[in-house]
Amino acid sequence: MFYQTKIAAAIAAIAMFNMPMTAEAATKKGPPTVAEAEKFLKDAEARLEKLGNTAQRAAWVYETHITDDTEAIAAQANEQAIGAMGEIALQARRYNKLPLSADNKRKLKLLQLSLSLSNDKDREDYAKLSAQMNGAYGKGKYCKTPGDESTCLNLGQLEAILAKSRNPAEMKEAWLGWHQTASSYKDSYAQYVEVSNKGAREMGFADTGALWRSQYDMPPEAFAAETERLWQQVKPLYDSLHQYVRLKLQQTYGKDEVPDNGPIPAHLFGNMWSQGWENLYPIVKPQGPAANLDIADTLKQKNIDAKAMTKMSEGFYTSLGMEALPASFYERSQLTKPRDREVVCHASAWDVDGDKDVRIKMCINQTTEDFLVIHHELGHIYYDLAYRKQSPLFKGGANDGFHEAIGDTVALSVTPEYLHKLGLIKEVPDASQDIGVLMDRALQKVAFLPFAYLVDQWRWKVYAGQVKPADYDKAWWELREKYQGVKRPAASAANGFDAGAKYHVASDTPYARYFLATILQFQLHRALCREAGYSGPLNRCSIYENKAAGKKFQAMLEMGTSRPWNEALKAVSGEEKLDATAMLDYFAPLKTWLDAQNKAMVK
Ligand code: X8Z
Ligand code: ZN
Repeated sequence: MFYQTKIAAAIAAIAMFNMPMTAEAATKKGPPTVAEAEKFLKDAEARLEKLGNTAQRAAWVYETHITDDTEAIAAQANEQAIGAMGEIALQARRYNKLPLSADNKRKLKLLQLSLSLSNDKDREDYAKLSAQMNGAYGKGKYCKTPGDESTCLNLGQLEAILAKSRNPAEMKEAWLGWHQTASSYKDSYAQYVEVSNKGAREMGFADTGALWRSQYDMPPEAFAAETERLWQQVKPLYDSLHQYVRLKLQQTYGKDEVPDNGPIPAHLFGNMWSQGWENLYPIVKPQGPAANLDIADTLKQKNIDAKAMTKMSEGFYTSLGMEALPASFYERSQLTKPRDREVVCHASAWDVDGDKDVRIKMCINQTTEDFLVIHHELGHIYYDLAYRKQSPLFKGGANDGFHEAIGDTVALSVTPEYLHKLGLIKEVPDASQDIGVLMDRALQKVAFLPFAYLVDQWRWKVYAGQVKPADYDKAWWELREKYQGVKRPAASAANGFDAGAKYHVASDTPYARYFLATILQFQLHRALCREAGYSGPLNRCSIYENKAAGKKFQAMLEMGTSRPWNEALKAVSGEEKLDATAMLDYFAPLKTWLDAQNKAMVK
C-alpha cells in the first residue's frame, strides 16, 4: 500500500505460502552454495510476484470500507504475510557470505531489512493492533456533545475550521477536539511498540527505530547524522520564516494569543499539525499587489471535479513523455469521500499487482492543497509504473524519500505560468510579485521541515525505550517546541496521545522520508531544470512539456531499488549526496526579504 519500499508488498506476497518455505528451509543441510542461494531468491521472488495481491487487496478493501469484518480480514492477511516475511528474512542469512552477483547480494540485504516475529501470538497481536489503530484513526470524530451523533465532526471538517477560521476559540476547540481522539488507542500503540521491537531484535537490530534507520544504504548512526546535517543547513531559513510569521500572527491575534518570544500556540497556523502554513498566506502575504495563487474558487466555478483535477495532473506527467494512466486507474481509485461508509481519508497511492493495477485513495476537495496532493500521489503511481519491469524485490523507490519526492518535484513545476496556461488563475504575477509566490511555497515547504524532522526523532526515542508511555506527550511537546517553535494550546490531557493524532503514527508509517523528500525535491528540480536548458531563477522554472527532462527523470524512476540511492541521484543530477543548497537557492530572495522585514518590524 502506502510506501514502505516494496518490502511491504513482499511481505504481503508470500503470505499464503509460508508453510512450504518453512518445511523446505528445515531440510537444508550442509554448507550453502551459490546455486542454492540463487534458487532461494528466485523462488521467493516468484512467490512475491504471484501472491503480492492478497494482503494489498485486503488492505484496500479495509481502508475504503472500514467494518469489523474488513478489519479482521486485513489483519489476518497481514499476520500471515509478516510470518512468511520473517521466515524468509531469517533463511536469507544462510547465504550472506556467498560470492553472489551484486544484484543478488542486494536482494539478500533487502530481505533482511524486515521484522521477524516467530511467536504466533506476537504476530497476531501485531497485525491486529496495526489494523485497529489504522481504522480508529480513519473513524476518528470529535463530538461537541458526546453521544450526540449530530454534533460530531470528522478530521476533514475539523481541518477546514483550522484552515478558514480566524477565531482563536473556535480553532482551539477544533484542535483539541481532534487531538483527544487519539487517547483511545494510546495503550494499543504502547503494546504495538513492544511487539514491533521484539520483531526487530529477532533480526538483530537494536529496536524498530534502528531498523528504520538502516534502510538508506548506510549504517543507522550515519543516517541520523545525515538528517541532522541537513536540518542544520536549512534551520536559518526556517527561523527567518518563523520570526516573520510570529509578527504577522501577533498583528492578527494580539499579544495575548501570540507571545513576543518562545513557542507559538499550535492552533493558529491553519493546519492541524502546524506542518504546512499555506492557509496563513492571506495573513502573511507581502503588502501591495500580491500574487493570488489560490485556485479553489476557479475549480468550483468551472466545475473541475476530483476526476478532472486528477486528469489535469496526469496531463503534466504525460507532457513529460510518460505513459497515460491505465483505464483501471480511474475505475478503481477512490477519488472522493464516500457518503455511506467509513474510510481512511489520508491520501495514499497503491500498487496492487506490481504491474498496471495502480490506484490512489483520496477524499479530494476542490482546493489548491488537494490539487498539489494529487500531483504527489501520481508521483508514487508513475514511479510504480516505471519500475514494474524490475524484479519484485527491486520494485520500490531508491529509498522511501525518493518515493515521496517524485510528485512533489513535479509539483514544483506547477508555477503561476503553468496555472495560467491551464486557465486556473487569471493573471501571471510579474517579477515584482515573486516574493509573494515564494512566500506561498515557503509556507508549504519550509514550514514543514522541522515537523518532518521531529516525528521520527520522537519515534526513535519511543522505540529505543527512552520515552515511556507516561511521557509520550511530554517528549512530543519538547520536540515540537524545540524544532517547530510551537506549543500546545492548553495543558496536556490526562492519558493524552497527541503524537497519535498524526496519521503516520497511528498507521506506523516512517516519517523521515518526508524530511528527505523535501530537500531532495529541490535538488531534483534544479537538476531537471538544468536538463531542460533553463538557467533563470529556480522558482520560475517549469519542466512542463519538456521531453529531455522527462527522459532523464524516467530513467531514474525505472531503476527502482536496484541500485543504492546515491546512484539514482547521480543519474539525474550528477550529485551523490543530499544537499539543501538547491532549496536554499530557490528561497534565497525570500530569505533576504524576510530578514529585512524582521529587522524593520522588531525595531
Ligand atoms: O502523507 C503524505 C501523503 C501521502 S504519502 C499525502 N504526506 C505527508 C503528510 O501528509 O503528513 C505528504 C507530505 C507529508
Ligand atoms: Zn506520499
